[in-house]
Amino acid sequence: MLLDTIKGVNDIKNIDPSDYAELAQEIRSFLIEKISKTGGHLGSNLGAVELTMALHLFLNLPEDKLIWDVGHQAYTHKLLTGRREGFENLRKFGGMSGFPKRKESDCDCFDTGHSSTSISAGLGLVMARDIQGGTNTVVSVIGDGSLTGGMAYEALNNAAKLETNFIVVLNDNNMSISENVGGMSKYLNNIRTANAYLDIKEGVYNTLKEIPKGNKVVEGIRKAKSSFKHLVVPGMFFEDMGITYLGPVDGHNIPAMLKVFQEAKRTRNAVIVHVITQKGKGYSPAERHPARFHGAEPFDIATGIPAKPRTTANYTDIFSTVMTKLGARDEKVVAITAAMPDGTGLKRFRNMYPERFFDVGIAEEHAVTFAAGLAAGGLKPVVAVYSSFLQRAYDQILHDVCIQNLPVVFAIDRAGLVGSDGETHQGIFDLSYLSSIPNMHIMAPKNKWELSDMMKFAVTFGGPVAIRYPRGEAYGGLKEYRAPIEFGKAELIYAEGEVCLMAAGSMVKTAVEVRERLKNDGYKCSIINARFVKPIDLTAVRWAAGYHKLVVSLEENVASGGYGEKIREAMGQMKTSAGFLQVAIPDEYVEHGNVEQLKKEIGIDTETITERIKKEMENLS
Ligand SMILES: Cc1ncc(C[n+]2csc(CCOP(=O)(O)OP(=O)(O)O)c2C)c(N)n1
Repeated sequence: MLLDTIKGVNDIKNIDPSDYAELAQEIRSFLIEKISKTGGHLGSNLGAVELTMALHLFLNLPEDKLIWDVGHQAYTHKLLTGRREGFENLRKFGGMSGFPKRKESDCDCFDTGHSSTSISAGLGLVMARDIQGGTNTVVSVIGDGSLTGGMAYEALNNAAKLETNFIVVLNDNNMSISENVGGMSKYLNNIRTANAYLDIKEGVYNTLKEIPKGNKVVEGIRKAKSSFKHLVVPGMFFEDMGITYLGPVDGHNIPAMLKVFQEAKRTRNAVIVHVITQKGKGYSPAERHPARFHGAEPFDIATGIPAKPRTTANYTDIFSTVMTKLGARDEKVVAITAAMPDGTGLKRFRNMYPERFFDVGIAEEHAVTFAAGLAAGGLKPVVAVYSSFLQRAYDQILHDVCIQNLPVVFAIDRAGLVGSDGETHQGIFDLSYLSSIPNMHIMAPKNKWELSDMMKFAVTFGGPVAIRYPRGEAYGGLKEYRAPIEFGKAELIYAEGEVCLMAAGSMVKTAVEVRERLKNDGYKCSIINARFVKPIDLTAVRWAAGYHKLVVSLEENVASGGYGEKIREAMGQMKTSAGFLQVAIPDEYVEHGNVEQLKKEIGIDTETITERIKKEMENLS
């Protein structure tokens, strides 16, 4: 096996060029085999095998710097930098991350996970190089999907004035997670179809360069603002900004890419190399279903079917269903996603009400201000978004939605621990970052029926509302507790005395389990379902503090700025002798791993919570 000879960085340079195709084949088989067991980002990685090989042949890592946008496509990079063993425990607790990590390898020069950051980071590395007199090459690799994110353009705008080399590789597979959207996607598609790898620009330039004074003509064409230039120069958009455009080049043809990379290295400015790849290449289920194999659960290699088919509904399914109902009931309800129609469950709404559905690309900031505009125009927008991705729209929530008190509903999926994607994706800050914004109201459902009820409440509320719910199976317990949602009111589930568990959202299920254990150990235990994290229900806090020895807050959010802090503060202002215990995620980043295991590690699992409560009760008596 050729792959066996690759034990560390730059070993690929010992491979004979005639063996590149075979090595690519071996890498693909390896990735399919491993990801079929661990799960992971298959499609993007299969598409980037030759591109990564070419970059490793071209660059001299770790001196040169290679930044992967999002970072989900860096598996071949990990393989070529001596991390083959890591794939046994890919994305598992204590195992190798599914994203680039500086602490994992000196060949990972910048941590990523969220999209559209690579050009900014690369530009920073370029300036750091120049200021310190370095000579290394810096390459940022960004996908066409990630090029829909505004930050990429802010970076390009900044990079356009460069008078030093900076290479941006645009890995264009014509897909985001789902179909890519918008004007840039259309523009790239035009280049792709017009050229079909037949690099007209290069051909014309090369011919011109061979004739006397041809170089001057080439310069003239570069500077010309004429339709002739449009004819010979694809990528005019970039060229007009001052960024050299090279390509398109076949991203599965290593010699062709190497040639263009060498040309790119000669420029004394920012240069975009447009590389065309196919998502899922070499594995037909992934080629046929790119969205499904973007982030795959373990699957059967022969059929591509998930190893453990899902049998229970998750919160995304519940949201998906309620959105179709809300859409039918009220024509003013519109839905917005930032490139996640599948992940957020909005696909069904899109199919039923295409004119009221908006996929804005990977552009969370724009999605929020766009929703504010829709609301100002009289509609009822629902922004469906993952908790960690909404982080980047903080100012838009504050400045565009909440100051104007506009009726925008935020359906925040993946709130809480998400598991194997790790620290960049954990949705553990939303209660904190939303709580500090005046006019924002925050709810969290205890079970699947409550998510439905909260969504119905939210679209008629008339101001900004966020509903946060976790990844995974929707809790089907406590079905009989379905009192109507009242603004700012918590729900009393069990009233017994001694210990009072005040739980937000997903932690109500945990509270039920903790109560069982406490009761077995002879304690009386009440449970309050918070429903509202902002505003908190002060009457409920007063009751909890007045009739119990110990009040315990439970939330799947960091301690700082979350639900528990509010309870603590409220209790501090009441005359009460009751003790208080805050169960929350410590103020730290939480790594990748199975959610149950992570909960244990950070002490918010049923067993640890029960023990902590018992200890606290002993201290109080
Ligand atoms: C800010 C942000 N929003 C959403 C995502 C989820 N996400 C991960 S990859 C991806 C699509 C990226 O498409 P592209 O850059 O073309 O890469 P490809 O997977 O096609 O190789 C999305 C939307 C993210 N990582 N970051």
